Amino acid sequence: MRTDTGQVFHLKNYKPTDFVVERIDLTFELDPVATLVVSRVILHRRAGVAEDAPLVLDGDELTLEGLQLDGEDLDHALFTATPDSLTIHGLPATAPFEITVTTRIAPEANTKLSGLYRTKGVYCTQCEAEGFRRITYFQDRPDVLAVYTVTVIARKDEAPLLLSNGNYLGGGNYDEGRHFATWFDPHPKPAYLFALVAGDLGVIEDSFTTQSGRQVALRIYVEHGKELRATYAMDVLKRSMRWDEEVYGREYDLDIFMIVAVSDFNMGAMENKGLNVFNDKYVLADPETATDADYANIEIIVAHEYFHNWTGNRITCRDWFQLCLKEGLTVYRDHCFAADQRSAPVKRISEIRVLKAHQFPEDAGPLAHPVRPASYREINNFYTATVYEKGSEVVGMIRTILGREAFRKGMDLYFDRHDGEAVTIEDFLACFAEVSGRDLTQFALWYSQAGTPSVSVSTVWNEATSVFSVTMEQTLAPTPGQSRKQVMHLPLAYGLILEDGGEHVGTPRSGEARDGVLHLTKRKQTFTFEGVPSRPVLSINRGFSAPVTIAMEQSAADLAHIARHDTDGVARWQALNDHATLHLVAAARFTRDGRPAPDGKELADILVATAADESLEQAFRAQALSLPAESDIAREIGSNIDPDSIRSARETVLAEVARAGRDVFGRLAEKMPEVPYSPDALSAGARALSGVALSYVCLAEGSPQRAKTVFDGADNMTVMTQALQVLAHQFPEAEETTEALATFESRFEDNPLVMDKWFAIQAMAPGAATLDRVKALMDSPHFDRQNPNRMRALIGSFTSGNPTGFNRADGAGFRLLCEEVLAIDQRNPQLAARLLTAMRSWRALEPGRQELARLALVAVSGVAELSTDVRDIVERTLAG
Ligand code: 0A1
Ligand code: ZN
Repeated sequence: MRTDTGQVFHLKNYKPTDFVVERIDLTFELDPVATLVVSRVILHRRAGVAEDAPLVLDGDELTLEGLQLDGEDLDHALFTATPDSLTIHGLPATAPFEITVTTRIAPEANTKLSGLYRTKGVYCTQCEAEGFRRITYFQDRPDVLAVYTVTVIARKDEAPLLLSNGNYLGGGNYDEGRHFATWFDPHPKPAYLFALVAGDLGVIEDSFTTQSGRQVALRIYVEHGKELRATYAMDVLKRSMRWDEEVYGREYDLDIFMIVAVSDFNMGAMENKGLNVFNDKYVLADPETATDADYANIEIIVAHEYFHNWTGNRITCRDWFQLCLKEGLTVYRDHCFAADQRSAPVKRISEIRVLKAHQFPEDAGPLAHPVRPASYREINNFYTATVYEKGSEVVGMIRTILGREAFRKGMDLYFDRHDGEAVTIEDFLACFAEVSGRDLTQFALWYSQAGTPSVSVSTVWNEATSVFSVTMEQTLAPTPGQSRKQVMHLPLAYGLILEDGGEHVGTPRSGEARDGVLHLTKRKQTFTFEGVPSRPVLSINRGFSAPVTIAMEQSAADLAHIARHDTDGVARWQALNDHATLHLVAAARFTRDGRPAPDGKELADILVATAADESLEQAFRAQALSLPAESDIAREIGSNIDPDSIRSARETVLAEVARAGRDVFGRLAEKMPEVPYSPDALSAGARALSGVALSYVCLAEGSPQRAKTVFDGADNMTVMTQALQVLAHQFPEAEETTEALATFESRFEDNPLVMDKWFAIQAMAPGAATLDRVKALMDSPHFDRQNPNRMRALIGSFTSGNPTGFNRADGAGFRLLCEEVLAIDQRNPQLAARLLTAMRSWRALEPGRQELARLALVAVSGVAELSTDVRDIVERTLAG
């Protein structure tokens, strides 16, 4: 294993390379244990670089087999090769030259799933962020753009299919049953977008005609026999291609676009030019094996990777500090796409939930970092909710500030000006500043300051003068490495809802406001509204226009008023959710202090009324009925957290709601959408509502019977898993549950992706007893520590989706996670490090649990041979 060097990389130290790559020709002779890689690179010395400056190439666990300069073997005195670098001296001062680097690698032994590896007999690559250097010595950084020609040679029986980026140039047969294929990608690209896939796979084919009339072949490769399960992904791909033309004027730019699904993959998917590689979880779907959530994820991820073709590939990042340049922007684009395909408010509600559940805790804990970090030790640890989700929110705020038209103009300018370049956030922002004439200097702090801003809001209503004033003050808590923060620009969408439910129109006399948005740009500011006819209720941060927390004393009655009358659907949900959160936090505090929980009748009534309100979308009602999770309540409480009292308070509230709405829920639970199954948003919304209703009605009835009946009769995976979850979480000891789990297992044991659901549902069953269940499941023949999806399904679901199990008072949950992290660190450090981030909120726990968590972390950090990935996470987690 590459041992940690302790090296830290800093944004401020950026320097262009000394040598410029012009083109690269790669030849692969594939073999599971000894693949030969020959890389011929044409380079020249950059103007102004010293004549004796050597060429330094990156490597990672490589051995050099040969090195030539312009076709001649290079004198050993002129180069030094180590596993992680190749340094060459004596290169021409001005003329271009060609170096030929030969390496030999072992794909089968590559368990890190970075570089060239084999999964189920298929060769595949993963080069982002720094995997290319595990294939050959190269200047492996995103600002080195080159035109690639790739020849892949393999035994025909082992790999009838030979793929790489770009367009197919040709191929043919060799001796001894071998064959070859050559691919040429005319678009200059960084090495992280290189891809190669070779193996024996099935395919579905389609085609797309671009807006300018070009034909593009579309292919999705999957394991033989699974072809039909890729049809939904193909449909999404075509919709994405059309959408990017219609909404951004972006056309696809090669003759072919390919997706390959593999079952061992560290992340969701990868946007390699013309040859996306996907975790098969995000390609394969049919009603019997995939849930509505799976379909929705496939829609988002296929679109996301496709959209990268322009935001990421045609215009890429100058360095890895700029990761949000491609990720935040592309997430923003996939959000807009999904909003256009489905119900926009419901989509936005789920984005807000994800942001609060994953990004807010990151910002509030030891791993907090700016959307554009200023330094890193291991870049793989920065594919985070902050870079992706908060990065997307920042782009959304640019659009809010500029308005739709100017935003589109800014994007057009960005595409025009920077096509084919590797650029920075400053370049991106300059385009918007230029088209709008706005100074975005203060706004740019969103990229450099970590932490979630908090805004305290107070309002005064003067009935005599009809003046309503809103005073807001922003604060931003210190985060690791940033003790003092500057005042930010927070665009807060608002509405003043009058007594009769109507909205007061009119902008404030003081304070900057445009198009329904208050711009808080000072530490403290008052916005004064005149001529307000009745006491208004302030609806602030509508649609979550800024990713901040709002501290405002608002009565339950006012929140209910917003929930009833706000013209914005997202704001109505926000008010309901705030109401529920207030109540749950109070209930958790009371429970903890041994006091009886506060009366939840008001909340129960409003939730039941929402459930029964047929004028509302079903998906919206389902969202409204899904109470804040235990982890949401913990986040609101913030410190000295006792997960058990949170759980028991929440269960009391759930039971109150269930009792109050028993009849309504009973009716809704039986109302399934029409057969046959369709994954569209409307039917999915109907299933979501009947699913949440089922969970309430079972709670009210105190019997697993109804859930078991639904389980037995389910004809699709969504309904089946809803029922299984009710059984396993509400009635863990019931015979019905044991029977359903066994039925599920025997029916789906040959489908690992479905078995992941079986693992996850069991791992998330609340309570201390689940830990032993998780341990037992690790011995299940269906479990495989080597497979990232399986590890995430069992260990990841337990640590992130089971607060009372994972944070068990005796610390056994922490120890289990830390042992598993150490067990896989050598094989797959990226996965190990990612799993370990589940410890990030340990300091918010009550002192006893905190100490046990600390001891578990200290035990990890005491291990001498840690990967850089895990070393980085464990040290930051302990330090922050
Ligand atoms: N760029 C991909 C994410 C990704 C990052 C790293 C990977 O390997 C370690 C793989 C994929 C995306 O945003 O989808
Ligand atoms: Zn991405």
